[in-house]
Amino acid sequence: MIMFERERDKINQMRERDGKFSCPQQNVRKIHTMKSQILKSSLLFISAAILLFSASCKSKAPVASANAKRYELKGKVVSSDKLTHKVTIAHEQIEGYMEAMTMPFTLHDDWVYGELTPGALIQATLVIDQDKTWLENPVVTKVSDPNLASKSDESEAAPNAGTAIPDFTLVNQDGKKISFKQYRGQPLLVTFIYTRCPLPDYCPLMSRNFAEIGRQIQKNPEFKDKVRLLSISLDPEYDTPKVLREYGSKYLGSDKPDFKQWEFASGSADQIKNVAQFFGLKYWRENDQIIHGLRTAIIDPDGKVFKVYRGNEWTPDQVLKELDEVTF
Ligand SMILES: [Cu+2]
Repeated sequence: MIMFERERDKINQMRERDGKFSCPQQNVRKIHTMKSQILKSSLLFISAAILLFSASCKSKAPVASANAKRYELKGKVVSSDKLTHKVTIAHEQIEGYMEAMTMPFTLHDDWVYGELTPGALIQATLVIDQDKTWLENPVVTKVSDPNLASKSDESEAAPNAGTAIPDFTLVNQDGKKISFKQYRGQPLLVTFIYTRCPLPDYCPLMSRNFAEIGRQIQKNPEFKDKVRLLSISLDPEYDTPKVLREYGSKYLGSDKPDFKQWEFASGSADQIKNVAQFFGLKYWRENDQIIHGLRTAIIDPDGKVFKVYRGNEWTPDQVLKELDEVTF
């Protein structure tokens, strides 16, 4: 670990000395292998640093506001998905912020994904900025752990547009059995969440977006009473109908929440797994956490997949536009 710091310091010093290394994204990064003796060869080291700085300028990371908080994070890569810019990390305790746990993080730097094999060690800065979180300045040490390899591939395909959705059955927030067939004739927007999700830009964001879509639909006579929303829990053991009802009420923001338009589903572990699998969503339990990807899908009135969003970058406006196309 001391090696990392030494390298960082060295790059920092170099950057200060030489203005041409400065980059608007200010990121200092170094991929590092323990075997590497590059440090000893200053010439090689400088050329590696130039390469890294040019790579860092291409980062799509958001610009943090002045109120952003930063924490140092250290951990082991469990899985990664370059397409959605997510890396799941089993991290050590983050001083002053959270306990040691395994959870997904957003990492925008494309170049680093080649290094994020399961078991690799990662150090990075966790940025918390209002309702967004992401990692910056990743430093990766490659160590492969074959035991984790099977869990690593989150990038498998979602169902193609036009695929008919099987008639899955689940249980809603009122403890009533629901089946996908009953939504025929109406467009259905589906997403996956779990109520204890600690990441503001994961499940809470999905639910905020759904709440916003719900409000917009109510205002629009073309959509009103036509479009249905369904949030499926990935943690059915904890997220019983009662828990989901409370959770949903919070987002529906009313004393007498009306779940006619937006329902929340639990079910048996197998029922949930079947639906998640259909959408190409991987998830598993790690203590009290559910490690999961994201899938949000529009199902057309014929019960066929119209569109699947894989990450958290979609907006309520985008979805409303797509819904417009499938609403009669
Ligand atoms: Cu979540």
